[in-house]
Amino acid sequence: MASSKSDHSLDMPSVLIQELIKEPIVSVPQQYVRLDQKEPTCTDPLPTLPTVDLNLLVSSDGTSLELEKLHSTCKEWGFFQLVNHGVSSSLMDKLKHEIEEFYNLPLEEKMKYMVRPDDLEGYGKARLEEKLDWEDRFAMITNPIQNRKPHLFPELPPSLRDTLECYLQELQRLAMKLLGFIAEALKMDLKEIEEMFDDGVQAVRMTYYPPCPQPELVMGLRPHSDATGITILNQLNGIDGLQVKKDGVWIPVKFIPDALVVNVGDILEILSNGVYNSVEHRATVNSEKERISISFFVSPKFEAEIGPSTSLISPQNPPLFRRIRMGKYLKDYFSHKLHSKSFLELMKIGSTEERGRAD
Ligand SMILES: O=C(O)CCC(=O)C(=O)O
Repeated sequence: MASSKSDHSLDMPSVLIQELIKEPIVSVPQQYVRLDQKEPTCTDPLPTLPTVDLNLLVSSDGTSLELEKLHSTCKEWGFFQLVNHGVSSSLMDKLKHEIEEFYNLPLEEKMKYMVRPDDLEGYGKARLEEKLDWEDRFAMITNPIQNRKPHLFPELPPSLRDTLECYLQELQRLAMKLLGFIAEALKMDLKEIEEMFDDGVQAVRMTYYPPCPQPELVMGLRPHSDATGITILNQLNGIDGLQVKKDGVWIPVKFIPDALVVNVGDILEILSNGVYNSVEHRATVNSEKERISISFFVSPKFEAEIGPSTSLISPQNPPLFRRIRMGKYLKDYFSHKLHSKSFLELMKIGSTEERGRAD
C-alpha cells in the first residue's frame, strides 16, 4: 500500500488487524498476502532449539559444561530457550494479563499511543509498506529514561506501566547476567561488555498477532535479525509461531512453559567478530487463536562505539566489521528497510556500502 508520511495517521486504523477482523473476513486483503516466502519450513522430525539453564550457569560446579553449551548454541543456533531464569511467574502472569487488557481497550484509547508521522515508536504500524505483517504492535524505547516519549510509557494505564517497569528491571538484571556469561564464554574482557551495556539502550515491542483466516498466506512478522546485543522474547500466552532459520530451513520453536527465548542480535555478532550468529527469525500466525509476545531488546548505550571486541582481534583474526557509534548504527538501521540480515551485511568490512563511501 502506498502511503505518504502526511496521511500516516489517517491510514493507521485501517491497517490495524484487530479492527480489520471485527467483521469476520474469509480472505485476506492483498496488502497482507506474502507469496515471496520461498524457503521450506521443517516439519518432521523437528530439531529442538537448545535450552540453557541459568541455574547451572550460576552454580559453580555446573558452570563449565553449561557455559560450553551456551557458547556452542550462540555459535550454531544464535537462539536458545532459557530455563530457570529467575523471573517470577507471578510477574509473568501479571504482565500477560495487563498486555491482554491493553489490546482489549477500545480503539480510541489505544489511538492515544499511535505511531506519529516520522516516528517508529508507539502503537500501530511503524511503516506503511506495500506488504504488511499480520500484527498490531506497540514498540518503544524504555532506556535511557530521558528517551522515553512523554505520550507513551508515562501515559500507559497505571497498572500496565507499573508491571512493565518491574518486568523491565528484572529483565535488565537478567540480560546483564547473561551478557557476563557470554563475555566469559567468548573470553572477552568482562569490563568491556559491562561498560557498553550498563544503562544501555533498551526497547520493548508488545505484539498482538490476531488469528487469520488464511494463515499460510501471511506473515505475522517478516524475516529479520535484531539490531541488538541480545533480545529476550516472552511468548506470553504460550501460542507457538516463532520460527528460526537454520541452514536455509525455517524451524518452528516449540513453546516451553516458563522459558524465555534469547537470541544473539547483530551487535553481538559484530562484537564477537562473527563468532556468534545473529540468526534470522520470523513469526507465523494461525487461524484459531491470537498470539501475544513481548520482546525485550538490549543494546549498548548510544555513545558506545561498536565494533569487534579488541580482546578478540589479532593479526590472525582481523576485524570483519567496521566500527560505528551505537546512535548512528540505530539511525542507519531504522532508515533501512527491514529485510533479513541485509543491514548487518553493510557493516562488513569491504561491503558495497563501505566501498561506496570510500569512492
Ligand atoms: O513474536 C515473536 O515470536 C517474534 C518477535 C520478534 O522477532 C521481534 O519482536 O523482533
